[in-house]
Amino acid sequence: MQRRKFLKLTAAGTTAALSGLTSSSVFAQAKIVIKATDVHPTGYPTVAAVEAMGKKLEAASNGRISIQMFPSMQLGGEKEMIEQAQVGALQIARISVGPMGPLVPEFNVFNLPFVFRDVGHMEKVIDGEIGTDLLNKLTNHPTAGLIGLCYMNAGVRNVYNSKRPIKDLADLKGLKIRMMGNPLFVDTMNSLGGNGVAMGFDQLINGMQTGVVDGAENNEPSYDSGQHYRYAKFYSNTGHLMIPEILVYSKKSFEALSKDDQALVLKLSKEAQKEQRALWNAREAESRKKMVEAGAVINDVGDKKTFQDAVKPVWEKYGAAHKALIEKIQAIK
Ligand code: GTR
Repeated sequence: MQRRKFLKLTAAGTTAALSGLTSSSVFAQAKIVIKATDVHPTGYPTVAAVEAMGKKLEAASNGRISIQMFPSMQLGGEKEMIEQAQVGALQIARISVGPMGPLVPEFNVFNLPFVFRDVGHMEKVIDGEIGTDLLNKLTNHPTAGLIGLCYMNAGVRNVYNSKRPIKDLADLKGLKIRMMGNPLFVDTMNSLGGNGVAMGFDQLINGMQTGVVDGAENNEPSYDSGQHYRYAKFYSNTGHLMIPEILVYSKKSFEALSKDDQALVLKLSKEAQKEQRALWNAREAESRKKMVEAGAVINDVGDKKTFQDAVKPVWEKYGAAHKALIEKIQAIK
């Protein structure tokens, strides 16, 4: 892909030399194909929002800039996506804030179990000053190699497994639950009484099929679109995590864009954030319906407070360094 782009540019440069144009004016006109990727399939709210952003980019640039979407983990799991964006092998990766914690520790505050009171609270935080500050922290990180473009909604994460409904903490005992690749999440599951197993999203179905894990935890649209109900039919509303998604742009590729193109990408990504939210809300309702039709057994937990109390050690371990930020988040009404 990179090679093809190089050959195209070289051909354009040669034509420019022959026609007496300066190569810089031709390079300024060169087509830019932004490679974007997502673990989710076509039709998923995050994928649809980035595709819509691509259409707008094309319209605003008279077809000069476009987005080529690689959905469904075509370019690997989230870890691989981040690595490829870092070296400029792809430009936009739509990832969860989950795996960003080890890179930008402040993001782990969003990853703390039960940190947001409800979805409205989370939206106010990501839409406001705190959200912007954290995106800037990522962008200004000396070695992360990524630009933080915007956030997206990802609902609430609930535990699902093949053995039994989780009503109380005791029900998690002995269950191997896949968690995202960030030690905070393994600690969260362990503190709730289960056995947290760090594993890529791309390994999960295989993990459930072979019994390496008994289940996982995720929002309804991920459970539904990945057909995880086929392997883990008990879906329990533990609501332990509410982690926003994030769109990142390869810093290497971003710096190669003109200032105007950078501004356009930034502006349209903010619009994508809004569009995704509307798509998300509709999709969540749809997925809940589809899960029931597919035979998932859904239940609420007994006493949520016991779950919240159990994760206190996680707050102490990962939150202690970010007291001021946590207080700022809690103060948002
Ligand atoms: C989904 C999220 C993905 C990925 C996945 C996971 O909700 O959209 O970006 O983080 O969860 O559990 O790995």
